[in-house]
Amino acid sequence: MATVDARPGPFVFDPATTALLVIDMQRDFLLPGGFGESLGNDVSRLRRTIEPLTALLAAWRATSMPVIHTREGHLPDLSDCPPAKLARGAIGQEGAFGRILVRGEYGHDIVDELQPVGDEVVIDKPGKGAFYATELTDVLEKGNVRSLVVTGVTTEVCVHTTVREANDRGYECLVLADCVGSYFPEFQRVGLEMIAAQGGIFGWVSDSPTLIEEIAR
Ligand code: TIU
Repeated sequence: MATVDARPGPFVFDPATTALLVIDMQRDFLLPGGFGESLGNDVSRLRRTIEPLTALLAAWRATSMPVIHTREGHLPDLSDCPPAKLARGAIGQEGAFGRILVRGEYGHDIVDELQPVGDEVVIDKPGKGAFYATELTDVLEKGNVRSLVVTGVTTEVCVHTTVREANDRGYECLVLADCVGSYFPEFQRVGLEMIAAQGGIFGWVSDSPTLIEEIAR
């Protein structure tokens, strides 16, 4: 077993049953000039995760533990996009990097620095949570995964929804504060506090240098 210093207490995991989840590190959310920035957001608050995630991926890929990436997006005909989501957002409209959050478009794909390699799984999801309407449960069960190290964007939206879904399904989640990002500093802070509150109501919170030190051993 491996142990990482975390809040609210040590996170203990079995490397044989642990996967790294990299949530929605997509150009639409992260690139200057993209969809996220077009909504008035400061993308640097998300981009600060790229460097620590790059280092974490390098360390993680030296082990045999799996990496799973996710992307939020929809079919080109938007048939998998609920009308309520379509009505409130820019989904499917033409953006700087192609149709916004539409599969196959440049902006929908993962940023160059964090592109999947080899047999790493990419889960395309229509919602905020990575479990809803996806094959993620199958992938985790086939891989005998019980614990998830969770990274990506945004902290209070897709990361939180996925951690809550995972928690309800019995997975233990470690969220890395420097590898998750929000456009809103207060949501970043409170989002992380909410995960570790009440004895770890949704999971544990640590950071990538602490985890890298443990997996390098
Ligand atoms: N991936 C993710 O969090 N999707 C979002 O819609 N995030 C926002 O903050 N909007």
